[in-house]
Amino acid sequence: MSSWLLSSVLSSVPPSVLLLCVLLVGLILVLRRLVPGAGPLSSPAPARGSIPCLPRLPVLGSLPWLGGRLPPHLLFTQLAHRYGRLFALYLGPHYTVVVNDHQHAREVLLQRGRDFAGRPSMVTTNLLTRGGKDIAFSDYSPLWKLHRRLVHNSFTLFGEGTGRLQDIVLSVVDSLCVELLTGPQHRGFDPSPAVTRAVTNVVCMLVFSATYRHGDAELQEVIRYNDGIVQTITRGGLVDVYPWLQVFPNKSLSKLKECVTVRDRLLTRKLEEHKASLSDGDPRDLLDALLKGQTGGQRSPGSKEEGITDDHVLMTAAEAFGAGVETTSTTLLWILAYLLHHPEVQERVQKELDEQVGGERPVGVSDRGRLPYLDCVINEGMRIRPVSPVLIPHTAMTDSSIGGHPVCHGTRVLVNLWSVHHDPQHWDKPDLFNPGRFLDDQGQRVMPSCFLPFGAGPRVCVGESLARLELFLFLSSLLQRMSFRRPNGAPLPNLQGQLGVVLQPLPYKVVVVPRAGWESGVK
Ligand code: STR
Repeated sequence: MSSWLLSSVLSSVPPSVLLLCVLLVGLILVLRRLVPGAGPLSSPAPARGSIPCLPRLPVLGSLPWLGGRLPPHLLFTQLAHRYGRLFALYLGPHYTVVVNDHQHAREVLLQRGRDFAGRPSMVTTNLLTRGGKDIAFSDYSPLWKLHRRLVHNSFTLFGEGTGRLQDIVLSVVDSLCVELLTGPQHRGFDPSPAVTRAVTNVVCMLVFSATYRHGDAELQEVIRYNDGIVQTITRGGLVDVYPWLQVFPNKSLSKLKECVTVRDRLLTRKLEEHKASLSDGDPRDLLDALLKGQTGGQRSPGSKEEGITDDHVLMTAAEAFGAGVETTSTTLLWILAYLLHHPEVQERVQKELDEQVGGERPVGVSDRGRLPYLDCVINEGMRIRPVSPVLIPHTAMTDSSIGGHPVCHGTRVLVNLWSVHHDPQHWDKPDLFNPGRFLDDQGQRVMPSCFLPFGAGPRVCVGESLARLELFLFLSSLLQRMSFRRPNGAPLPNLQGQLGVVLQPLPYKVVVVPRAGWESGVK
């Protein structure tokens, strides 16, 4: 369970369910005495010499000690003050180690990355991914590695050096700019719908070459089901701790199934269309690249393994979608929110743009090297408000160790990226938005080792370079053409954030002022 799933476990456990749990504790304890060999109550027990652990009750685990007020990343940061930066707890029956500092995070993700590259099986994500036929949530296996390599290679066909992503973003940015510049400027407006629509459009083009006009019915459908998945998955977390809760009617879970069905119907149609029109030439989009790679003969003769099936292709497309839209649009909205708080940062980015690119031509990938400060602004946005403040859970695939403490096979490990990114020992004034911290004395970019916005190691985000490029292209084009301001008399954006499927800013309003020569948004 990722932060979003965790938060729903912590904050929205209905009293009736808690009561039910307590009754079940008794029942299970009785049954365990009566039925010989009735499975272990809790998955792998902590090894001896082990990590400080929160108290726990049978079945409920440490949940009663977690309170219900704080989102997981803040709760864990607080618990780390009490129990130490490496501590453990029981999420229901699951023994879970929580890592809060960058040395241990790097050990789990990088040095012992292979040991901890597993993923737990969860009800909601299994529903979302047809039982783990995706990249993010699927457990580690040779097939997963093959699948991931295929996705990675397919992504490189569209990323840096190909100009494809640049063409797509630049075509979408034009209409985004027009839309923003025609918003109700005197009262201000929420930039979120326009930004999300633009990012969705980019992903649609990348994945299946669909180009949508404003208000297109299919685009609306995509946005609607995606929204449905986001809303319901955030509420469905309890079944991930107690899968047996599935036997009870669960509104969120049924709505999730409904949205997944709509999603799969649309994507299956796209897949069939692509199969029918697949040619020997260059792949047109991600679906083409995956289909070509799928038949690329990875299946070794005589092996029983099924290889990369149509289901895998479908789930990859679906995930590219969910991951590509939620994360990128949220990061953009965080950065805009911080720019309203720090007009001096916005001015410095624009000065850099004016000096290095000017206002006559669009900013392109090749300008990236000349715009270090903009890169720092993007990094600082991802540091101070990581979209995934607790990374997707890892599991130990063998007996291993963290910080010298033994950790058993099957243990779940949560990396609290939030506390890594806000550690006062490594970041000066961690709560201050200061892009300059990513520049050294000579004005060169630096990448501190405690900056891990995409995770690291075998499970590092497969879309990292695509994401960075997209953020760069969106922000550079927007800030070249317009300035973002707070509407007169409106409050500055709230920077606390709310945890949905990712950590999002609360809605806020902006006013957009065109820069010289860009009054109509396009040239
Ligand atoms: C968002 C909603 C959706 O339609 C599909 C997905 C699947 C991939 C998820 C994505 C979600 C939320 C953000 C995730 C992403 C995989 C990696 C990314 C969790 C649930 C992060 O780790 C931030």
